[in-house]
Amino acid sequence: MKKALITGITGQDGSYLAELLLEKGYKVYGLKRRNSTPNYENINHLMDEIEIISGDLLDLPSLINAIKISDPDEVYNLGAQSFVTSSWHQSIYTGQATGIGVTNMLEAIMLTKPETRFYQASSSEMFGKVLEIPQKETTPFYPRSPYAVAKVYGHWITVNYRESYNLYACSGILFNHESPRRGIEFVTRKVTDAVARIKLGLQKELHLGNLDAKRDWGYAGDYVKAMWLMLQQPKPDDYVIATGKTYSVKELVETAFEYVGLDWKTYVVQDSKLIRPAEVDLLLGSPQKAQEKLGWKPQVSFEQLIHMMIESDLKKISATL
Ligand code: NAP
Ligand code: F7E
Repeated sequence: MKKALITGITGQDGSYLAELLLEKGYKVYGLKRRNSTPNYENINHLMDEIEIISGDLLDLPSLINAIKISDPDEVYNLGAQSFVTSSWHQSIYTGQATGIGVTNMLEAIMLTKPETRFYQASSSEMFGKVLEIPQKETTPFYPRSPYAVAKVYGHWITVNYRESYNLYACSGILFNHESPRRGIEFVTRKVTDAVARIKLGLQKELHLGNLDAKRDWGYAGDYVKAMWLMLQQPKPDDYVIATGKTYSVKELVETAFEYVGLDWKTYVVQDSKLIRPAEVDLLLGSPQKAQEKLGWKPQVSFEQLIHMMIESDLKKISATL
């Protein structure tokens, strides 16, 4: 039986990846830091099947301990301070958790079980003020937030440990991916939650920032399959994971309101407080290498994704009424 350790198991991707690995017959361990209010919402349904190990990406001994307990064949490093806006408010912490945390995990592997295969959750945010359209594995980075700068560090330290120590380490440069388990602060979920509340008569307005920003949005359930595929190849490498289509925040809003038969212009208020100090205007990824080398293709379209999220939010909110 293969064993995997997932950091960030309580997050959106951690929960989908745990489901996928369990389906494939893995023994799954999840690293979980202590929170004053426990947040097991995404993994409650898996708690009988997975083993939780206490630890924090900032605490090297806890990572060494996690490797010793889990004795993993594969480590998926999904833990991070992942919200771009918060990275301006907590820039040092973001650098530590999202950047240095990667080195901590790599060191824990080097010190304890260097034959472990390692996956790093890199991000399309590294392309920032894009230098090429579409963005691919060879496109230079131009990060536009403390989060993105930390991810660039995490990306290169992963490449560096692969080249320095011959570690089997891969970096997946994933474009935005969403689901009903997406954190409420991210724009897709903020919109689908608000649309459901407005439809149910519980909310009147939706405040948003930049409506012109464009993103390449896919479904998290599809993207975790690419993470697993990367660690099954004969040689470690880095891959862009994207749909190859881009939509503006305005198109997202139109799609979402239209689904419930409402006109978005009646409800959306543009709020300057939600504009970022530096914006990433356009992300559009090329999944060509992932298609050719991993045989990976996204299955869920943008419209299907937004409809799935609205249905889930309508159900969740209705259940509380
Ligand atoms: P998420 O829902 O925000 O989950 C982040 C996870 O990291 C949570 O489980 C969180 O635990 C954990 N974490 C935070 N700080 C930690 C620390 N110091 N030590 C240990 N764990 C810590 O993020 P996601 O959307 O699933 O994304 C997964 C990873 O992919 C992240 O690294 C993210 O930056 C990256 N990424 C995401 C996307 C995307 O579109 N979703 C795209 C590219 C890359 P708590 O529950 O304790 O907070
Ligand atoms: O913003 C605009 C905002 O916060 C998307 C993370 O998973 O994906 C995510 O980062 C766009 C931006 O995601 C609001 O200005 C307008 O242009 O949903 P988001 P993100 O910043 O792209 C990448 C790939 C990651 O790696 C990150 O971890 O939407 N926008 N109005 C808004 N965004 C938010 N959150 N809230 C608004 O009200």
